Amino acid sequence: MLRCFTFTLIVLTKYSAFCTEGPGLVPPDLVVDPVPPDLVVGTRADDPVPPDLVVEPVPPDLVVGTRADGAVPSESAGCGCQSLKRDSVLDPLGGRTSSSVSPDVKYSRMMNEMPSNPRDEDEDTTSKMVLIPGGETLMGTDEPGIPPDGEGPQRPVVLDPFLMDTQEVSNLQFQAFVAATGYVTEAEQYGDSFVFEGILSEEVKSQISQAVAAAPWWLPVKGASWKSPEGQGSDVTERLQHPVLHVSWKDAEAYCSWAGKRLPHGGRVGHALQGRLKDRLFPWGNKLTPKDQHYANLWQGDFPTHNSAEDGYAQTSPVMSFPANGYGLYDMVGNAWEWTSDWWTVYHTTDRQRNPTGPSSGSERVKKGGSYMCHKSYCYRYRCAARSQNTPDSSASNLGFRCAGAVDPGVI
Ligand SMILES: [Ca+2]
Ligand SMILES: [Ca+2]
Repeated sequence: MLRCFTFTLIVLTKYSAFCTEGPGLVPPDLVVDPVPPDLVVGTRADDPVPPDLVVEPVPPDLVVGTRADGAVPSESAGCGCQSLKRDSVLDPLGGRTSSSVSPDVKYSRMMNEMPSNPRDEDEDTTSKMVLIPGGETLMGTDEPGIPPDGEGPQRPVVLDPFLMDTQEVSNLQFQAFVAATGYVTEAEQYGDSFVFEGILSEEVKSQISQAVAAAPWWLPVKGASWKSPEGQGSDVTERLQHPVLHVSWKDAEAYCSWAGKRLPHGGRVGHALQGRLKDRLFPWGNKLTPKDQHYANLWQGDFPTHNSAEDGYAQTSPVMSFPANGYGLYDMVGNAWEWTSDWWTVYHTTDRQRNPTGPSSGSERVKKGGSYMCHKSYCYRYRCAARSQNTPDSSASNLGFRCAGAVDPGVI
């Protein structure tokens, strides 16, 4: 209780500071207490956390724990979704439209201030945020589950406090953004997007003659987009609370800019998803299903042919359907993969860095957290240290995002 009270004071103090720093910041009613009472670290009887592994708002040291579940199958090479590069599958389409105006400007809050802006009428159109404490922490792991992904080495970083959306951006929220701005996603411009064949009807599959060579369960589906996730004839009417999918990196940046936020850097996602724990496999500890309870929407069964949906969902779940981590963040692993702002590299310095932002350039962007398609036998990427990548124009039926925000403008 003392920790919660102290932290609440920190939230209020920090917020009081940043809310005076001008436009483009996060409205005060969107910042919430970061730790739900039933999720305070140390109260989970099924996965008790040793006191020396609990990370205080400002970690006092870099002591790391010992993992209890380090076994990794050698075949956990990939679900194939990192292979979803448009030009590797499809011939280039004519008439691609690419705005010369930066989405940061074109879809900024200032550019879209209008009386009918639905965000003024419905606060659900953008997520609440929590303050993630800064301090000295560790990034990556020395026990990589998938070494080629550049999960290691473990390295010290110092982070300033930042804000993070509690949830993945939902279809409802993205719909409000589109209604307010007229934004057209890249998938809509290209005319297609990648869909996992397991969720397509036989009728739709019969019309497709191409697949991703390295991962043939991924099919390019004409008309697939955020509002038609399985192509023509599908819609999100019954899935408004599910994470938005089929959004490219630029689409995600455009939404975040509109909401007065931005995509988070990979290092901050890695810090936030640990939820006050330290060097654990998952945001909730080292056991995947403590007391046989599911803490994330993943794949149970045999990938890609049999999904038992033991966790209750064969596809995406409504956001916040599974327990939050110790910071009050939902679905940080599982449900939808989430874009980060970092360019991809598998080479990292072990020098201590402050607020690392990744490489200054690249050809692919980092994504974190895994999705409802992840299974240990094939895509063991729902671990805290796991990461993967896609080209920025990629979009797929398991890839979404959430936004971050700055406590101190210019830091994030
Ligand atoms: Ca599932
Ligand atoms: Ca997620």
